[in-house]
Amino acid sequence: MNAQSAKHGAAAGNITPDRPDWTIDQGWDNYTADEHAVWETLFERQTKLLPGRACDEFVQGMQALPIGADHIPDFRRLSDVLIKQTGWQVVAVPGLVPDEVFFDHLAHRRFPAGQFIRKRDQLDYLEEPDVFHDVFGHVPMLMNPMIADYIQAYGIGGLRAQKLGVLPNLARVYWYTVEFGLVTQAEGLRIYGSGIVSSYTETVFALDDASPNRIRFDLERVMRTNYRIDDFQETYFFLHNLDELLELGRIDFAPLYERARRQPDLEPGEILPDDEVIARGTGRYHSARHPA
Ligand code: HBI
Ligand code: FE
Repeated sequence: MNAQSAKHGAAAGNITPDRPDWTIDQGWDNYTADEHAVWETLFERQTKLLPGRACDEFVQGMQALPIGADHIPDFRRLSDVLIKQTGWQVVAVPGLVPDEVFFDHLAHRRFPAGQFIRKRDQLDYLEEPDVFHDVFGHVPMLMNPMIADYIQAYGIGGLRAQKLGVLPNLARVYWYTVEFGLVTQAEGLRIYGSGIVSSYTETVFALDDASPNRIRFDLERVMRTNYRIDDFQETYFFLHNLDELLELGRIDFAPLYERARRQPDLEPGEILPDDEVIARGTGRYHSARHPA
């Protein structure tokens, strides 16, 4: 399970923010030995699992950052490296923050990362994005200039989409790329989506399982495609190259929102006649959380 379950419209818990931008101090010195140990467990598991599954850009980003097994990373150290590479920094938040706060941070190249870490009995199930989902899953991708530009464009686009009342369409594009995107490499299909790469179970499911569809990313089609927030995805969309995100970040979505509005939404598992499909899923879910 990934950290997206409470993603949607979740009131950011019932937390009242210390500051209007909902940032808090990470308070790195206050993490307990057990919290660092939970990080170590999650980190070791993923690091063993990801070779041959995570895309090259993720591996390169991870290698260039002060992220290791033995403790929860210090956001100041991460920002020191990130700021030089792509102008991003990592700021601590208590959990989900309101959409406009989230978009404003992204629009200014500040990545809001959960300050807390999940409990040992929540290793595979998470209500809100914690430090492992955000720092292990998202931060290495922010070291890649194309992704860094794309996520800033998403923040700018999100503020605009809210005003246009089309946020759900844009949120789907983010969901099926930044969170659950796949990309083809010479060696085969690889993961770049942070929701997958930070999830032990979904890392295997997204690439190897016969249940989901795997379809070529198409912007207008994805804009119409609903998704599940409480379980594995029924469809994963793949890019041929992360360069495509650069192009995505430059497109004016307004006319596409218009067209999407005039067409029906698509169910997560649906396949369209002109979809480029490399895996037609059986739709049979091993995950106990997915109704048969
Ligand atoms: N807040 N901290 C945090 N992290 C998120 O990923 C996040 C959020 N608030 C809103 C949100 N995501 C989504 O609803 C938007 O991407 C649409
Ligand atoms: Fe995320």
